[in-house]
Amino acid sequence: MKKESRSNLEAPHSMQKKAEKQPQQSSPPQDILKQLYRMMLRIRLFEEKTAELVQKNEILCPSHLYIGQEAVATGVSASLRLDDYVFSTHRSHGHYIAKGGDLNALMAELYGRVTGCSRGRGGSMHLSSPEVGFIGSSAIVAGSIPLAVGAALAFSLRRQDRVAVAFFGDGAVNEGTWYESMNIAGLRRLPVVFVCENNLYSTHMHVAACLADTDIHRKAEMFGMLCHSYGNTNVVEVYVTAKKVIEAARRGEGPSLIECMTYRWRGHVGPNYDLDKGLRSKEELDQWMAKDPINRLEKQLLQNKLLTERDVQRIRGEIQKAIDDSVVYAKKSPFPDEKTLLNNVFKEKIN
Ligand SMILES: Cc1ncc(C[n+]2csc(CCOP(=O)(O)OP(=O)(O)O)c2C)c(N)n1
Repeated sequence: MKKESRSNLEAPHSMQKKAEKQPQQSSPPQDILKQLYRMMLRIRLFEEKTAELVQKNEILCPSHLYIGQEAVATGVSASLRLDDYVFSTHRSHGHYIAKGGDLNALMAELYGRVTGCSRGRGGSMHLSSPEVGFIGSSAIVAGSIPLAVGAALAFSLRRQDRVAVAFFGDGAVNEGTWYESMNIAGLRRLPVVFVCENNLYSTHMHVAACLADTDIHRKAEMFGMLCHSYGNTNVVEVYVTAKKVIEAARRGEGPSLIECMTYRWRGHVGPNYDLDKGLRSKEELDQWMAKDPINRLEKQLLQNKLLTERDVQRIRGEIQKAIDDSVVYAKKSPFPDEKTLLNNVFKEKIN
């Protein structure tokens, strides 16, 4: 019995060595590169609009913006099927959009309208769109992790070739549930992919002030995972790695963890840059903005003549129109009826 589980644990380590020896080689097909570009831009422009609307006090719910981290949600979700499940955090707009969530329903949710994806009851931190496999976001730090493990256990027991993904920040690695969830996922070889978006900060603390060892991907290795870590936010690298580990999970080869070093350009919550808080410097922000994953891919597509300047303007225009339309849709939608306030809160009486 012991021997069996030991050999189970050895498999991912040997795969990991292979993956490390042969880092990113072949470029994805052209249509995938264009899709990745379009999706990152969709998230960025949606978030910039959200920032503007929060600043104008049009959107009142606390909004944790994803600007700067787009490569992660985009690169991972591009290899997921509709029936795969994603679980997310308080910073979840990008994950929702990348999994195929509807923009109108997202904007309406931010406006607290009944047409929102959570019927106007959740706001920015409690999104849900099960029809596209975005099961939900939770503001409980690390909350996405055991939920994804539970879904993966269900897939495994039903012998389905589906995969669950948990997105979480570096702050979640301080939570006990992270270790417990990693352990059960490793032990049962569950089809789950853990995606740690290490943006260096959790609220106003640097990762080095929270973790005894800041190499998050190395911690996951001890649970028998195939682990990868990236020092920047290159969407192609994220895509290639995620595709590999998602396919491995689908084949029943067990869980993985991807740690993406990334950066949120805005402050912890809201549209400001928070450079006056004495926490991070303008130099640090500038360094990360210079590595903008969207600019980087745009340049590559233009240089390789896969897109022209005109294409770029057209794509931007199409996305911007969809976002502007979502604002019109949200503002036209009614608020939930006050009488329904307690619906779905308490168990309904069964007659
Ligand atoms: C269990 C729990 N503890 C504390 C909080 C308060 N809180 C909200 S967001 C956050 C920081 C999360 O940081 P991280 O996980 O790195 O994600 P990021 O905000 O950087 O995306 C904290 C501590 C919470 N929501 N839940």
